[in-house]
Amino acid sequence: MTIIVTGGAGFIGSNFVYHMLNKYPDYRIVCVDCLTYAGNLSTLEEALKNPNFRFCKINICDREAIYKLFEEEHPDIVVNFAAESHVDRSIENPEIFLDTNIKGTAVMMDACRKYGIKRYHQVSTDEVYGDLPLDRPDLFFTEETPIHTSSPYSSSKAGADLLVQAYHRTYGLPTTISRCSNNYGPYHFPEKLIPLMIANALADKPLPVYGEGLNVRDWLYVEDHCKAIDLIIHKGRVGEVYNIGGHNEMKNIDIVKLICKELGKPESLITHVTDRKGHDMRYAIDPTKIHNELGWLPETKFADGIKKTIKWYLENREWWETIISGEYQNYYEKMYGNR
Ligand code: NAD
Ligand code: TDX
Repeated sequence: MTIIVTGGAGFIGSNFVYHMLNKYPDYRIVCVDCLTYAGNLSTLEEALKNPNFRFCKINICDREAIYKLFEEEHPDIVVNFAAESHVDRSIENPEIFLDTNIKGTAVMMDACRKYGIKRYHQVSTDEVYGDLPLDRPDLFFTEETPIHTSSPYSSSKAGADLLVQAYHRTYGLPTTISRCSNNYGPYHFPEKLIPLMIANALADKPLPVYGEGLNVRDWLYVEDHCKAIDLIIHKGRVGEVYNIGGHNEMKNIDIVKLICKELGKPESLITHVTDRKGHDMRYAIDPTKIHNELGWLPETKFADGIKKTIKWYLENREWWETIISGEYQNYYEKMYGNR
């Protein structure tokens, strides 16, 4: 079995690479990643020692290079994680989101059509459903919830999802789509809420909470997401969408306070800054379908997952300190300097 994992040098993709290499010692895992600011080869240091693993620095929009790779590897399965993933960056500059998230998805699926594939899996997001109101805790996103996006990021992911469904219906491509809630855990890029707050708190820097911090996200430990995708690619029904979520809704402000508590830092570091434009209020996934069909359930409780995550950031300072000392610093100044 050969699996192409795109975006495998990023947060969730790298966790998936390690999950698959550990669980299936006879699988060949080929990582395709062009190493944007969010991709980091050092994350794959251990994987690179494994003879069943190959890393290819390729942009998923590069049709010629992708076709050549398919000719070399004859993959059975493609799992497409590669994406521009940060909502704030999409608000600043949407174009690259359209290129990678939509066009790149089309190129990957065209290669699957041309060379044949057992399964193409698209890693999507709960953000394609838009948001839910705070005063209706009874509402959840199901797979039937209409697509209703808010940001250029979520719109580009929704565009990709629609293309995947079109390729399934029009060309009979054997596709599946998963829409997961917010992930957290090791190798999470420090522009995202949880790792940003951990890094800033450790440096006694202000903790920039957008608006009042009342927005709700449904947090899932990254390993649980990887296990769900593993189940879908092996046992999920072709043509289907599966929602993945932790039933773990939390307000941003409560997450930030919890991180302060765990690190023994004062809540006075919390600084309320200008809200994100078009900021989604609440995400909440109903994971009944994946539970009933594939037996998936989240295994890591948030109280344990956040402790493990903080421990990982304490023990792997070099990984994130290298990132935040580089070009990322310019981005940070631009984003938060005037807020
Ligand atoms: P990330 O930003 O950490 O990683 C993205 C990876 O894709 C990086 O390694 C980057 O170099 C690579 N990449 C970007 N553009 C590329 C291109 N054109 N060609 C090849 N490689 C490219 O993202 P993440 O948080 O790991 O998210 C992975 C996927 O999961 C994305 O599709 C995202 O939409 C989805 N998702 C993320 C979350 C979350 O909470 N992080 C939740 C649900 C879904
Ligand atoms: O500095 C911050 N302050 C703050 O209050 C940052 C970076 C974020 N926030 C808020 C915005 C959101 O309400 O925290 C919440 C989480 O923000 P992000 O970490 O940027 O994640 P989010 O916008 O929810 O999107 C994430 O989950 C869905 C991923 O980045 C997406 O790729 C995924 O699809």
